[in-house]
Amino acid sequence: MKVRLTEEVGVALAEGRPVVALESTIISHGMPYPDNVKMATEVEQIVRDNGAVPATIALLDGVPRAGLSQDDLELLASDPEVTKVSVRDLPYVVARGLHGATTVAATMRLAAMVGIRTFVTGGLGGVHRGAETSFDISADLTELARTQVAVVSAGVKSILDIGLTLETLETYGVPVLVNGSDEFPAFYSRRSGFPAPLRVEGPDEAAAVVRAAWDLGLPSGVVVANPVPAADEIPAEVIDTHIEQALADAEARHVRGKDITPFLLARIVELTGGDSLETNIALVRDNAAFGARMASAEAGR
Ligand code: PSU
Ligand code: MN
Repeated sequence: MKVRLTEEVGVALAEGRPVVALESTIISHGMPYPDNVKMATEVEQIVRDNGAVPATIALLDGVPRAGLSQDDLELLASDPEVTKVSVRDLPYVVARGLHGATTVAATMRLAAMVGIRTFVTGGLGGVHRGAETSFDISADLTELARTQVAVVSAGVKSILDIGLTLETLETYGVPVLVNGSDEFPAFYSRRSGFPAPLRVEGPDEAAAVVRAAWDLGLPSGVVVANPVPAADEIPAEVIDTHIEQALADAEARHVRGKDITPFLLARIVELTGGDSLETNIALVRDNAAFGARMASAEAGR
């Protein structure tokens, strides 16, 4: 099975130029229309402006793709039939010829298949609160344990159990770098109360660690956490109230499994009157610039 590349992505990979993968669940199931397609388009441009080629990853008519057209982005952003695809869903979506938006886990896997080793997103999945009874742990973590891709994010939302997520990454042997902070970031907020496992300053230092991970032959990915810019953050005290409410609403409506993350993200946008969406977009933009520079440094450009 091949991942279909656009000509631009194929040529860049063949010439060893920097390429940055982008996920599509954030488009189809992470943000409302039309902000989602606007974000996806802008982020591709930011990657270009910072010296790399963007490769948004998804499945269209069952075909895994890296590099999408504007029409493809529009479809992913607006078609309610697009399914959320984590690794376990890949074969079904391929066999049935469906459209699928890929999570961090599935995007990592498809990126690795074509040799893309830098990937930019907003937030990672992780260990859900209450996982001791629900067993709800995102496949993003198992994929990070076994696939060599560096994932740039703004950390982990406190819809998850951040401490248990970090413990799990440690168990799996996944390096967790934090850019310019002694604390691991909590997506909307720069601070989480959990110390940064490893600290770096800027994309060049991050790239050096990532390159060393590949040189060592570590089988895992690398988490690169880039805290939301201070001007765009929502203080933890403010967002946590809304997160508690969203979690209570999910519980009351018995939302489970793959639906829980999209439900919580949408509910938090409602509860914050759109403020969380603005922060989400701002941090993805910042991550795109960081990831493109990191990929450029890794490619020696
Ligand atoms: N966290 C966010 N925004 C997101 C996601 C997570 O802050 O958009 C998406 C990502 O695509 C991530 C997926 O890979 O949700 C995790 O879903 P699950 O918890 O079902 O594995
Ligand atoms: Mn889950």
